Amino acid sequence: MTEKDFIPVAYTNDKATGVVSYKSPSNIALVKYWGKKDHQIPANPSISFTLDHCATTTEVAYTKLEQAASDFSFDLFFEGKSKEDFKPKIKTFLNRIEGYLPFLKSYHFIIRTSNSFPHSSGIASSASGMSALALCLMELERELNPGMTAEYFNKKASFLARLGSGSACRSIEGDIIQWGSHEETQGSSDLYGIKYPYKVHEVFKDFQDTILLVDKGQKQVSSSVGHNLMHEHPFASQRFAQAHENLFKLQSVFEEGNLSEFIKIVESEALTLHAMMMTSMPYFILMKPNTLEIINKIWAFREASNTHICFTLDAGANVHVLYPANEKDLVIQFIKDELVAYCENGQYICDKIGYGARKL
Ligand code: 2P0
Repeated sequence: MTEKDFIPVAYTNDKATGVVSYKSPSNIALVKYWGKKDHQIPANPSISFTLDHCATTTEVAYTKLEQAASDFSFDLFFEGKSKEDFKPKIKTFLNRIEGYLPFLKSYHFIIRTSNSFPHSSGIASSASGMSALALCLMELERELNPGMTAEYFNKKASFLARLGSGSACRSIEGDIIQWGSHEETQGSSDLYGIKYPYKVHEVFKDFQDTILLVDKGQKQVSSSVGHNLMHEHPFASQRFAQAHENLFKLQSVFEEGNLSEFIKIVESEALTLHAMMMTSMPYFILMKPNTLEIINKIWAFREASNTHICFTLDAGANVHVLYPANEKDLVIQFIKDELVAYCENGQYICDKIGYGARKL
């Protein structure tokens, strides 16, 4: 499919007012997206576990205007309060998607959104937030064009979410989503995420992710700046090639349930992501001392316990602790005994692999 396939032909229905609502999850990348081209095209393919508990709930109430406005008309409430400072990001998003949803200037929207995770927890809300909003707008498009297939709905929701925030295109469905053209993955696309199309071993079906909140402060460098620094990066081409290789290696890992290989790929991807930050110009470090303390503790515990605990990192200091469900009791005890001390205010979130967004 190309971008043109997402430009609608004439709508068959009219809809004056209504309310739509979606709960959309966050996701955690195993092979990381870091670097992009124009129009939110990723420099390399990525793959993620969709999460379950960490999610954004968004409600959009729409009212058709008497005539189309010259600009977007919307009010925004975050956790019940009017949120002016979020509006520019939403406006940029609406501008990017207007060509694909030509009705946007014909309505006034009241957008109410909230997150399941604590505000300023250092958990990125752009993936869950942009995917929830994209889904609500797609639901309105489905009202205008009821013949739309579920497959098209999900693809276009992912396509639109990507234009809001790259990683958001991996938050529409579950449980494992791949985004970005990859020669060895049939159906993969730079334009939207797809459900991972090959065999996945049972062990990955209920994989756990406990998120240790190491630093809840504002990051010094945003992801958009970080992505851009990959343009002149001395190791960019090697890094992009490595992501393709790691995705290919994951295919047999997923099929066989090979956890020791899974650990190697996932931890290497996390450290490579941060190595790219440390070796860009300007360079920066998002890990904190406690991030490293936790990583060392995880390695020591894995060795001593023979469990399959491992870590991954997002663009921040928090640590995602990944492990199979049958090791949950042991790992949670370890987290309480040895890792909580490194979390800000002792905070952590128990999450697990999830199965995608839900209409409310
Ligand atoms: C990922 N991250 O694959 C990578 C790994 C963070 C670390 O995608 O500029 O918010 O909105 O497309 O998706 C974070 O960047 O960036 C991200 P934009 P996004 O999940």
